[in-house]
Formats: sequence, C-alpha cells, structure tokens
Amino acid sequence: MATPIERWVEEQARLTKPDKIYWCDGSEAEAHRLIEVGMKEEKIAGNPVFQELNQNNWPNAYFHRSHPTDVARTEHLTYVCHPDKEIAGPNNNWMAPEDAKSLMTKLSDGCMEGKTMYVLPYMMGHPDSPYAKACIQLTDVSYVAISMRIMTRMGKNVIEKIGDRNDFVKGLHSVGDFDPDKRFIMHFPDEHFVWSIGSGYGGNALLGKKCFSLRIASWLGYQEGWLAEHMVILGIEDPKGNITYVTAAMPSACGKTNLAMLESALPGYKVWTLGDDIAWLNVGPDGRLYAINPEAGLFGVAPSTSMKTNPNMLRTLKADKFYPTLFTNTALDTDKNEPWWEGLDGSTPKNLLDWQGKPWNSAKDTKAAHPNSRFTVSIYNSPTLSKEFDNPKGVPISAIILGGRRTKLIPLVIEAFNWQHGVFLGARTGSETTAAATHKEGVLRRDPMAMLPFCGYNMGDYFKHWLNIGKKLSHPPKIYSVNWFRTDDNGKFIWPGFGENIRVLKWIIERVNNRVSAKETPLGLIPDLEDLNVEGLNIPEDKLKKLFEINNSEWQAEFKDMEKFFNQFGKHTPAEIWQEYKTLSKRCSI
Ligand code: GTP
Ligand code: SPV
Ligand code: MN
Repeated sequence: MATPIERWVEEQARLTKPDKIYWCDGSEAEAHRLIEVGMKEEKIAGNPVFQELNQNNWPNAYFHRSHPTDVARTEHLTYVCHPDKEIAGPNNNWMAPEDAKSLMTKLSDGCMEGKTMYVLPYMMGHPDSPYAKACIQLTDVSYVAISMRIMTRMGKNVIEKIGDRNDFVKGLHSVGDFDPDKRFIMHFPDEHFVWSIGSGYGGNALLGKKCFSLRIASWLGYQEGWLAEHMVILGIEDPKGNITYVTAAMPSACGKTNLAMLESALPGYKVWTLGDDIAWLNVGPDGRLYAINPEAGLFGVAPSTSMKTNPNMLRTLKADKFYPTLFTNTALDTDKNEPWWEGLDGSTPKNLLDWQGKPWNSAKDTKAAHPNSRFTVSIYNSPTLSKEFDNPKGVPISAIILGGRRTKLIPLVIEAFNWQHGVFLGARTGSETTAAATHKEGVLRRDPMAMLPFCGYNMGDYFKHWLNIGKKLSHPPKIYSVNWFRTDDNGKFIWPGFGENIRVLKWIIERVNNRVSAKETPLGLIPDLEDLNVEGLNIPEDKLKKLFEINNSEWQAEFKDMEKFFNQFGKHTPAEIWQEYKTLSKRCSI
C-alpha cells in the first residue's frame, strides 16, 4: 500500500510528467552527486547550473548564475489563496483557491518533461522540537535541491516521521520555462500547500522559507496562538558571561544577517547566532516568549559583505565543514576562479565577468555583482553559532527589536513604553525598498514588523494577534525600534553600523536588565547620551543629536501616510493601534 507521501508524489508526477523521480536522502554523498549533475547535465539559460569555484580559497564553494530575469522575489506574482479574500487582506494578492489551482494545473502540465523530479523530505525546526514541521518539496532543478539541503534539516528520517499522516507540509516547485509572465507563487494556507512555477530564486523557490515558514506559518500561528516572524535570533554575551537573547525584525536587505553575525566593536561583548531571517515565537509555560529558528542555513546578501563589515560571515563562507556553499549571481574573478562582489575586501580584480557572464570593468556604470546576489551556507559553518541552536525548546527572548531603513525621521533607537506601544512601533514602521524584491529601489513603504510581503493573512488581524500574544505573556520582552540608516546633510550614514551596532545592543540589554534609566520623548524612551557608549567613534555632538532628533513638522507627512495605511484594513485595524496613533500624533502636533 502506498503511503500518503507516495500517493501525493505520484499525483504530482502524473501532472508534471518528469522523466525520473529521485527521492533525496539528504546525505553528503548525495549532495556531491547532485552538484555533479548540476555541473554536467542540467542547464539554465545555456549555463551549467553549477560551476566549481577555487577550492583552495573557497572550500566546497560552487557558483550559480540564475536566469537573468529571475534574481529576486516577485511580490506582484505571489498570491495567498484563502477561500475568503477578506482573510488574505489588502496586504496580499488574492485568487480563489479553485481559480489558482486551475491556472497552475494548466501551467504545470508536462512542466518536468525531460527532467528529474527531486523529492525533498525536510524539517523546519529541530526534529525533536514540539514546534517543528515535517515537509516534502518537489522540484526539478538540482540548485533548489542543494539549496534546500543547506537551508533546512533534510533527510529520509523525515519520511519515517511523517509515516501514514497526510498533514505534512507540501510544496510543488518547477522552474517551468522561466517565463516572467508565467511565474506564480501560490499559497493554500489551509492545505499547508505551496505551488510555485517559473522561478528558481530563493524566496520564490525554497518553499520552506518565506512561503511556508512565514506566509503559511503566520496563519497557523494566528489560529494556534503563536507568531511566525521575519526576525533574526541572537544571544548577546556581556563581559560577565551573561547571555541575553533578543530577536530583531528588519525588512529584506536591511541588516538582519549582519546583525546576527555581528562581531562586537566593544571589548568583552560577543554575539551568538541562532538565526538570520525567520523566528517562530511561542509563549512558554513560564510566561516568557521562546524563539526557534526553523531554518538551518543562511541565504545572505553578498554585496558589501567584507572583513570590515561582517568578518564572521566571511569566516563562515570559508569554513571547510558542511558541504557545499553556493554563490548566486555574484561576479566572477576569472584569473582566480573566485566569486567577487562590490564591497569585498581588496582591490577590484582585473578580469571580471559580471553576474550575467559578460566581461566587466570598473569604467562601466553597472554593478558587476547583482545587488541581490547571494550566498547559501550552512549555519553550522558559523564560528558564532550559539550552543542553544539545536535546543528544541528555543531560547527565552528578553527584547524584540523592530527596524527599518529610514534615511530621515526615525531615531537610532527607541524603547516602547509597554507591549501595546511596542506593537504600534512595529505597525507604524516604514522602510525604503531594496533589491531583494523586483520593484523600484529606495521608495518608502509601510512594512510593519518587516512582514508586509510575508504576512499570510489580513494585517489588521495580525496587529490584533500581536496584542493578544502580549496578554498571554507574564514576562513580555521589551520592544525597541532601531534605524541604522539615518543620513546627514551630505547623504552619508551618520551611524557607523555593523560591528558598532553592539553599542545599541549593549544599551538594550542594560535596559532589560534594569541597569540604566532612559529619557522620555513623544516617540518613546531613548538613551541618556551618557549611557550610549560612543567612545572612539568620533561622531560630532551635533550629528549625535541628529540621530535622535524629533522634528514635529517632518512627522506630519508620516502621520498622513500611517493613517492611510491603517485605514486600508478597515475594521480589522485594532482600536488599540488607533489609540496609540492618536496619542502620538497629539504629542507631535505643531
Ligand atoms: P534579507 O536576507 O533580504 O532578509 O536581508 P537582511 O535583512 O539579512 O540584510 P543584510 O544583513 O544582508 O544587509 C543588507 C544590506 O544592508 C547590505 O548592503 C548591508 O551592507 C547593509 N547593512 C547591514 N547592516 C548595516 C548597518 O548597520 N549599517 C549600514 N549602513 N548598512 C548596513
Ligand atoms: C528576503 O528577501 O527577505 C530574503 C531572501 O531573506 S528570500 O529568501 O528570497 O526571501
Ligand atoms: Mn529575509
């Protein structure tokens, strides 16, 4: 008798018609074989799927060039297919489930002809964790199979774990013919099912990541009383050896990976990494909030990663442990056969191919590496990996940090007065768009809790859910807003960022441990300047003040934009959010 997994796989194979079906076991030997297949047999836009890189300088590293139109998440083609449009909310594209399925059935008919269908059994979360989920993804490209092995806990034990159950998380993925007009990422939250065609890019194709662990999991969390968030998890060790765990939400390409791997500029402090993108947060029996990272790998932005900005990431990328590490759409130094990107240490190599494989030189006004070029590497390669990473219960969270990319207006750090005010700080967050999704860069949009593209249900209800979680916590984390990106009159970042962000983290852990006071402003609590260690930074006093400046007249446009945003959700926007909004706009009136 076929198992539910076998029956489901057969059904998908009848539609997609692969030449072969290969069940992955997640072993290293298998990964070597699939890389070989990707180097010798499979092609994307005429290029081999993988190219071996210089193994002396970049151990276990392989290069991948995507289809040129397929370099970022495509939010406009991403749909959340609840039976009722109102559940999806104005924050999601919506299609009725039966319409989405008939469209996808048409597009998927025979889409794997001549190809291998890889069956990927994987866990999101540690298999022993009560919060973990067992999943099966199907795909037709070795790049996705290998990426999933790095990013998740993949192995045939998951098949045994699922056994006769039918409620496993399902993902059907095909790159199709990469036609950008036939590229769809469809979510069926009630069926725990994601169906994606036309793209091999991370968030569109690694279906355990944003699709399941955020869009669908946020919906499960709403129903079951937990939170799925676009957050890093880190432990901050102080000079006495005490470790305080915090999470931080920041929109795509706004500093999560850098924060998660931070090398402290202050002696005696150390950051331990638990996750760089996604956190599942549960209320523990002790009334504290516990975080696990459902992922097991890092899919990070390459440009500007260097020994200066993020040395721990370079150490991770060069570690000779978990096989393999991937580089996607970086430039290629053809003399050394090494990946290269803008911002990497050292001088620009003489002979470079750009991310599309064309000769490039610095006289060109284009970037050699795609701004959203990325690496895929196991978190177990990281020298800063927390010893709690595999703890099935997760770690207790003392502070939640909510950030955005704002060149103006938003202070370096603000502490919320209380949970409700903190939820408002998150809900009002705006951020300037980046290259992580295909849209115009640098445009301000509201991005509450960095979840705008990832909240799988009505965002008004999501705010309500956050407020309710707060009521269940007897020891709620304190909530902070941060902004590393405020600029001076010359357009330069005022705050040095990266390893220096430890100075802000230090203040935060001193606050949660009741060691320092704070100053009240209309926006929330900010550091007394003597409590924020800025020794050695040489930031002139006037610029330091600018980092915390609140200019009421500049805030008026912000209020208008917030009001418009909250109004979209109609009766779903909680009264508490409007109450906080009114209080703040009154405090900042001109
Ligand atoms: P996703 O993987 O897309 O979710 O992004 P992320 O939030 O992990 O962003 P990441 O840490 O990769 O940072 C992306 C960009 O932000 C890079 O260009 C970094 O150089 C820049 N960045 C990160 N931290 C800082 C900082 O503290 N200051 C400044 N100025 N830039 C930063
Ligand atoms: C992001 O865009 O937030 C990422 C990369 O972390 S992706 O996996 O594509 O979502
Ligand atoms: Mn992300």
